[in-house]
Amino acid sequence: MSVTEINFDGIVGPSHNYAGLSLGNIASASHKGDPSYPRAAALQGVEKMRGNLARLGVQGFLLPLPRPNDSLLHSLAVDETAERALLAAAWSASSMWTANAATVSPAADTADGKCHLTPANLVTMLHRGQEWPDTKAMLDIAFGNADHFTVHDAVPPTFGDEGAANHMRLCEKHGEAGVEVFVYGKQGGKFPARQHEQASRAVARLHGLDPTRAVFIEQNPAAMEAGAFHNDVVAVANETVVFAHELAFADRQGAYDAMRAAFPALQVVEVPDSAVSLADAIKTYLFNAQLLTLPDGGMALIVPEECRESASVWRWCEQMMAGNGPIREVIPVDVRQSMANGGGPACLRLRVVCDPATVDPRFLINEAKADLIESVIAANWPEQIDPADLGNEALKNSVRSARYALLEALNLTELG
Ligand code: SUG
Repeated sequence: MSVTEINFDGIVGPSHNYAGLSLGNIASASHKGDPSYPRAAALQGVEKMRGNLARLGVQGFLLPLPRPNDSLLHSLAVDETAERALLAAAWSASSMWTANAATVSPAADTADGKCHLTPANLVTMLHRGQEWPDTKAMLDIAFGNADHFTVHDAVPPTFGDEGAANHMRLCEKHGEAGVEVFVYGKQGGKFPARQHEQASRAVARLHGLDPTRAVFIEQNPAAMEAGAFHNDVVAVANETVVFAHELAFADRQGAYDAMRAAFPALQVVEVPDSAVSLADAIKTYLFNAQLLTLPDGGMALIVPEECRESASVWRWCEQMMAGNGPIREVIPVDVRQSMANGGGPACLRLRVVCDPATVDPRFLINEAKADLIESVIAANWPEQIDPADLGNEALKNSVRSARYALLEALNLTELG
């Protein structure tokens, strides 16, 4: 196979729980304290991967990070008297949302002809800010072929970077040179702006992007206030298409003009607020979809099941499929366990455009490996976690041994 887009889905970790840690993420806040089902969550994720493997012929994954994170607990001096949120941060399985693992610039876009990856510092949220050193260690292995990849360190705080969730790439074909679009938020609203403009600009420079082919766009403060804590909650791009809510960008027309100036072939598929309100878009995660180019050249939108349950959203999807726009199919998938923490199908994957032969094959999946991963999850992942269980010694041991069983099965114990 030659250069193609590979989706690397995060396998949901055995400590998956609902701790309400993400201010500005409405799903996370509204499910705080609910029991979680890590086994079901992880199996939902594998099922999504199987679907895309069948559609695209290639699929990758990234592993859960080690939790609970003892070094975070030590550095915060967390004991039984500490706030539960501090304890919960060290137990978070949030690395499942690999759209926040890194920003990726394919080789065709960069000055040195290598694919560049910068792990996101995720500095705005404590539970996410602990991820990047372990994420980098994993990326260093998966993309360790230095002839083809460069993995950077995260950009330094105080510039907040949330990775590919605020990054869109426009191109004629994945393997061809593209235009990269960075969407940032401005502080001062009700919720923190997690992606800072200076972080986006630093990533573009680190990756050696041509300044005429990098576009910087402000997110709409109204969208952030409505719960779009990342741009991928209100917009997604694939090849020539940007699929966005009318209220995604601060200066709607200016945003499309800037993209079109750098990439004249742009096709915008925009959903008007009158057809799907911002609130419904955020509740159903219509835009937190995987927009895929299928082998026959048509595009399919992989959306959460929640979209089919919303009259306005599903009506719009049906109308779109009946028309003759570039998105020909809408395919619902069940990722409810992740959705309840604000993570839809797009949050769960990191897109890397490269030749699969240049990736460490241990991070690529086929049907037999999907069977193996499923059997490890079924045998080892806790069935249920109540937030009050966090901190429990027996749970800690079972979470750790579950992850280690997966590393052993995949021959990746160096990440232990
Ligand atoms: O960072 N939720 C994640 C969801 C990330 C979604 N990713 C993208 N949009 N690409 C977050 O807010 C909730 C954890 C908790 O509350 O227990 C959480 O971290």
